[in-house]
Amino acid sequence: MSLARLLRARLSESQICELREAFARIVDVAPTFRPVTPGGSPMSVAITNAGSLGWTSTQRDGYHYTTTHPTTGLPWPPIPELLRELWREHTCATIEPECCLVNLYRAGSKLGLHVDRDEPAAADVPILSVSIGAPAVLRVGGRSRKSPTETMIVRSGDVLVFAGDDRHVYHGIDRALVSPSEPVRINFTLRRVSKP
Ligand code: MD6
Ligand code: FE
Repeated sequence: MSLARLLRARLSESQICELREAFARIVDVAPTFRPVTPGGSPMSVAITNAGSLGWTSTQRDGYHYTTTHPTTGLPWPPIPELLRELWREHTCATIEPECCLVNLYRAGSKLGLHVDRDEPAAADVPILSVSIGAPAVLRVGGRSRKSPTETMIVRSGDVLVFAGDDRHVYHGIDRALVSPSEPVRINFTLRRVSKP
């Protein structure tokens, strides 16, 4: 992963606070839930979404996008304006993001090595990832599952852009480094899903 794609400490403390408040507003309307993988096990990460489309998974339908929350049946809330601004600045100003996946990590949560490939109609549009709260161990590999991987610590206020060749690399979260003062990690991942 090229370091140019990792924008360290991109957010100020006040922007991090703004995102904590935005998270609280999102979960008010769209509570977090633990999707079930196609294999039948609940993910250890709790998720919710903002935007016109939300990513989810069920054993029956596998990984997919929906316009509504699985239990409330309500549309997902809007993507926070600060995240939209970061998208315009660091990805593409002319294409709107449709999905803001919100991942919530507590002690013991992890996300296995994967490629974001549930957006075939927008596979060339970059992905923007913004993290706040506890740091986490991010594992990044290459375009093949067998490519060697390396780890790096992603901290509160860091922004990652997966663009070009990096859009399709394997990545995952080995663990969140939670502590009594930072008991959770929140990650916002913005994506385009339908053809731009
Ligand atoms: C996370 N992020 O940081 C999980 N995917 O909690 C991702 O899975 C991810 O950070 C695509 C692009 C950037 C990411
Ligand atoms: Fe991902």
